[in-house]
Amino acid sequence: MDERILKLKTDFEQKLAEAADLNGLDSLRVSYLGKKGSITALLKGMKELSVEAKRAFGADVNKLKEYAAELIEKKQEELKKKQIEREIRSMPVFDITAPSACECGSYHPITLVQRQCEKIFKSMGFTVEDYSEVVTDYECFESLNIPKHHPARDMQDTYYLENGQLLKSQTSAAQNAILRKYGPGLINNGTPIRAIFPGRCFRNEATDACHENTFFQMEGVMVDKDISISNLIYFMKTMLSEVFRKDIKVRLRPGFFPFVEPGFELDISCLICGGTGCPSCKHSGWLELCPCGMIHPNVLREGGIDPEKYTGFAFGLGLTRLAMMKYGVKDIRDLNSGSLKVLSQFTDDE
Ligand code: FA5
Repeated sequence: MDERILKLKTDFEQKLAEAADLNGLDSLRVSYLGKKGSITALLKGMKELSVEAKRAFGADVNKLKEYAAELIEKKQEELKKKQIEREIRSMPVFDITAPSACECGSYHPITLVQRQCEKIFKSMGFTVEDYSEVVTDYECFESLNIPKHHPARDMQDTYYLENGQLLKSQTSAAQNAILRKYGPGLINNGTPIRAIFPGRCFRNEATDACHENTFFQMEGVMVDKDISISNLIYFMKTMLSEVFRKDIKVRLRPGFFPFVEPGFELDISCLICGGTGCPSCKHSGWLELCPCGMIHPNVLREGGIDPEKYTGFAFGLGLTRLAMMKYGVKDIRDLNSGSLKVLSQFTDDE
């Protein structure tokens, strides 16, 4: 092998042994194997050699190149391993059995009230369903008897994605899927549909003490033969008396939603001001909490259920407002504030 190649090889091996970290190793790689590196430079000096000598010299240089690249890669692995070991050694030691020095976290008041409602409805035979936050126009509006350009859409402006989907403005957006999921059981085995589906809703609207652009609702549906408004009122009353565990004033008044007929607004007397009027209830003394009604025949039909044979009720409980009333939070925006000072005060009263 040519003297120059042998010398370069020895030099390289010595420097490689000295490389103590990844940065040093990288500089070494550049200085030997880079475009202007010493091994590459050897090839440039081949011009004066005969064709045969060129072939032999070139082959030896290439061998050296491969040899150097292989050693560098090996060394790189070693150094990486050593670096990780060093980092592990320098990490603080945790005693996982030591008592915690930090305060325990707490559940968000909306989570608390949601869990409580789930427990109540589960005890009455309802299943709890999860549903996507991104839905189609069909799910959120059309399947609910709200065709395109229907004025009812004005009440629920939301955020649209470029692909035409939207952030759901109401948990009712899951109604069609739930009817389709449990409809066959109802039709074939006579098992009533009883489901609740809590979820986050989004509306492009101005915020105030009782309105947020992001809030939680909990939808509920029950479908069977002979379901009537009395069933609806029974379930609403049971839910409210279990959540508040004290007498609260409620009122039921007619309300329009294209997906129910008849439809109602269920309001509760504001528990912040005792019904005298304050910013939390827009000075009316009442808070709209849980609109509801008998599912419109078109919605049942769209969900694959024969409205001539079956009837059902649906409700859309405002969970965020329920948390406000239950825990005496005057301004709904505090619930989304992320402030631990506000949010860590609440506990489950189960
Ligand atoms: C609806 O969203 C209907 N989908 C409810 C429904 C379901 C009716 C099934 C009939 C049958 P509404 O827009 O009124 O209706 O909202 C329902 C509840 O969500 C309100 O009563 C209120 O408690 C809560 N809510 C509505 N908008 C907001 C908001 N911006 N901030 C906080 N809570 C809100």
